[in-house]
Amino acid sequence: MTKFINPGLMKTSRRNVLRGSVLAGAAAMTGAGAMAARRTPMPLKADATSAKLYKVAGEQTADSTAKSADLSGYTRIKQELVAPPFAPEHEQVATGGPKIIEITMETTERLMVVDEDTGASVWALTYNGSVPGPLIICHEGDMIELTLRNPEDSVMEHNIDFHASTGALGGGGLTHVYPGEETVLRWKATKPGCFTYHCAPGGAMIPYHVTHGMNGAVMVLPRDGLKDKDGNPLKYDKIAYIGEQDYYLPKDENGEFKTYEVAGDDYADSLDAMRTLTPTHSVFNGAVGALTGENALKFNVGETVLMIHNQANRDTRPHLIGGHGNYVWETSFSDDPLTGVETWFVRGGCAAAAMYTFEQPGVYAYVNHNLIEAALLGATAHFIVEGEWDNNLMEQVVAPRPFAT
Ligand SMILES: [Cu+2]
Repeated sequence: MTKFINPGLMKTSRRNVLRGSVLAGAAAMTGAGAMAARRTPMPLKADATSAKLYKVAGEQTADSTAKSADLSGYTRIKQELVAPPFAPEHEQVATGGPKIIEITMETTERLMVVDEDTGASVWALTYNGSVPGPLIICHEGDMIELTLRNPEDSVMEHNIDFHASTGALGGGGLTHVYPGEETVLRWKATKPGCFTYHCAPGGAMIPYHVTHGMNGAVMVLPRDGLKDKDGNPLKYDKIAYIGEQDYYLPKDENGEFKTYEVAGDDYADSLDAMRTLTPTHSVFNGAVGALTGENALKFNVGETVLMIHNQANRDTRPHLIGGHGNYVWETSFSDDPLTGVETWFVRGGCAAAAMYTFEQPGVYAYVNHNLIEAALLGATAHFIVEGEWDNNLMEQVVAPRPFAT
């Protein structure tokens, strides 16, 4: 199937889009095979924005005359990344000097069921196989040293743009890897807060990869930990790491979700679905029900939970039904947290943190409080909390009964 994704500029098809960027797609028009070249060839034609991105990335790659980084005083440690909704082992208050934190991520392409009831599925583009990608945690002043590996059996080019980093398109310009390639990027965490990272191969491939799951979050803690507006320390017992994912899954003429044989096969159809700006699904952690029922998160009364919410593409508004955001950092950890918040805001392309200490047992629904998205599109998680009920906070004075007439 051949479609024009940039009318008047270039023709694209499954074979040339697999190259990764629109730029590579342009090169494919010259007759190069979909996977023929290991490196991105210079495009003959490209739209202005993509051309500019290509140029910046090229300059960054070519500039090897800068002074070496001063790594004296740093200690190297490895961080074992874990699948969401969990967080890697970490210190809330940093001990010792700054660290170089070594992590490894693989750009895994895998078929995922999005909704068992409808059979909706997606060839997810992932970091380490999960949607969202794993949570990375460091402290301000640390360096993240990422080995990014694209498995040989992948069909697409990937990279990574860390919103927490500075320079080279967030590292995106230095990390393009084709199947069978790896790269190592080191960047310094200079801004405390929660930040999105995502794949950004170029042009229309950027939203395509992001809306196929290729995003996640980094939390950069202040060295002395989280604090309230008066500087009092705030500690959490557990982290709930939630990635909200909007999918735009193509349907056939009968309204059934289409299935595809390999990653990238849905590209042209996906672009049509994405152009509607209307997601078919908006889910937490990759699929409808990933955090409900048997998969609900479990806490106890008295436990303090830090909810980290990532949305790489679209605004959202988390709400904990039956609870609150006692402290909410929508932006930097350097800013005073908001307090006693009912519903907080996560800007598209951001991660945010909200802290709550459970006071009552029961089932809490954690939702996107666009309730249509929560109930119809999938953006719901359940927290099951055990402990003693407190009638001082709430009591059912009269159970529902027929009233006297
Ligand atoms: Cu990618």
